[in-house]
Amino acid sequence: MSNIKTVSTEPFEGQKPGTSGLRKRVKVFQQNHYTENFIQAMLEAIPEADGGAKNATLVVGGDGRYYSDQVLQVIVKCSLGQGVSKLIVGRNGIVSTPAASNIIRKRKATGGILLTASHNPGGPDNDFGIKYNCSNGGPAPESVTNKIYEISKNIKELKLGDAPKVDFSKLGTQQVGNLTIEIIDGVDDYVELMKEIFDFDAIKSFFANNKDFKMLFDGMNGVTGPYGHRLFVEEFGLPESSVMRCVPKPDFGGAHPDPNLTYAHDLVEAVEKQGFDFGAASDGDGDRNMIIGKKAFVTPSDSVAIIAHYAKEAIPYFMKHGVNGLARSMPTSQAIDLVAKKMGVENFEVPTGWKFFGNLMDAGRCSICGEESFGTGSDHIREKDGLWAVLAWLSIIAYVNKDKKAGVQDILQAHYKLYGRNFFSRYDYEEVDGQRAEDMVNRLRDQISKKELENKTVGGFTIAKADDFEYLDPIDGSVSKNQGIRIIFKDGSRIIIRLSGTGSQGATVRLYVEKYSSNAAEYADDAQVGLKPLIDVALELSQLEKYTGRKEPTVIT
Ligand code: VG1
Ligand code: CO
Repeated sequence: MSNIKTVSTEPFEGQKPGTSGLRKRVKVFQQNHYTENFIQAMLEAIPEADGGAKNATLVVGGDGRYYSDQVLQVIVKCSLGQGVSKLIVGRNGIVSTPAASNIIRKRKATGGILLTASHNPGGPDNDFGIKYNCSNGGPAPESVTNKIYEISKNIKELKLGDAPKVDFSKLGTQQVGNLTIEIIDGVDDYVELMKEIFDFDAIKSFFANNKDFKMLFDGMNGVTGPYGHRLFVEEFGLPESSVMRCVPKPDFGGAHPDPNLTYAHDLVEAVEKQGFDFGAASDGDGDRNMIIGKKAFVTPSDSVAIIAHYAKEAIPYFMKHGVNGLARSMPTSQAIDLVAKKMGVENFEVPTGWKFFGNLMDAGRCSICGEESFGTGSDHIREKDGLWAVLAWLSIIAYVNKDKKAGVQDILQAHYKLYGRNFFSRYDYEEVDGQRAEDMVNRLRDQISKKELENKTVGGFTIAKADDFEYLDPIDGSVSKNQGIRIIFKDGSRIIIRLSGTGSQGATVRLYVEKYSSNAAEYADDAQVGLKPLIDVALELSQLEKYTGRKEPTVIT
């Protein structure tokens, strides 16, 4: 038995999980009792346990970012206080988000705690994050995150177990009072799962038969380094020069571990200058991916559509289980809708955030889904999965190359030829004034409710429909309102404006534009050039510059 101390505490403002967990500056988490308050609220809100976290088995993982070591000790103390029976923890707390989702499912755990702020930078002056996942392995739905927030607003007492410092670097099982702590290697189970999904031999023989085909994987100093090294170097036998930045670092080596053309510039440059045929990167916690090729960038919206198109031919998992429905987040381009239509399967449009796919997958109605924000995945787990997407692409390349030599750009062009091309781009305006950003969105909401936008023509585009996206979950009937301003034009083009729910400072405005073309002469065009007129319309309608003072976005993807 270990002693449980009751300590009085005061609620902190703003412990409201956003799109994906609670993300704040490390300094905020370092305030006395801030982390304890949130973890206790989270444990008390667990839906599946026998009253709070009593007798729960929880998987604990994360990207190993700065401050994780301290928070692991807090989790032990709070778990003792709440009567958790077992913690299954990755060595040094390191387990990627998708790997943790798999372990929760495989070990039939009550849920999981993930210590990560995903693609947000780490280090003493940057971000930390905590996320709860349920027994299905997926991010807690809004009903649970709202409960956590409610508990956090009224918390008065902490129950903390009096435990010695636990050493998380040694594999094996140890007992701390009534709590069992099992420390595991976070990579093994994941690699085993990937072997069940993909045909490793087919990928290996592709590399063996195409010795001139070179790939480069960038772990961005995040959690996927050890996974990438295991897969590409140890399993596929590729040279060490096939991977870069594969040692996880608490501050990501100062990098912003977000795989896009701006922040993964080192990879983009290496692929260009050293003539790689295939390049891929993953984010801090391993759930995002970026795919590039020789003179080719695959937008995440195209990527998920292409994976869905080839799934049943190139990936054993889908040969066996079939493809029972597709889904995308609302701002993601409609390229995948066209694939669903051709395949004759259901297709869903959900709000931003992976938690909205979970119910559809649990109900067997969604096999493959994706978000424009470099998130791609399937129902093998309940998180998006960066390395899964990379392996899916390698499987497609191996499959297509059985007939003729084809690189990433050839695969893109073949897809456009069949379906047409959905040009897509996102502009991010980071750290703008929160109130002004709200005002900008509220003005649009007001215009929508007064029906002022419909039939209006701006810059040659006539608005067919404008709304603030609302989602009715077809499985549990829950409704999520205010998920983004959506302006749809008569030619099918779309503009979407929403505020980010993952930032930790000020507000981030996201502006998404999409334009469809079935004119083959345009398929090889630069997306930014073709989308410029639509961007101008979006800027005019939103009055973004007037509200935020920004002339240029922080990041374009
Ligand atoms: C962003 C993306 C969203 C993604 C979320 C979490 O949210 O737009 O698509 O699901 O990040 O990704 P927001 O609210 O900032 O737009 V990650 O890799 O944190 O887990
Ligand atoms: Co992530």
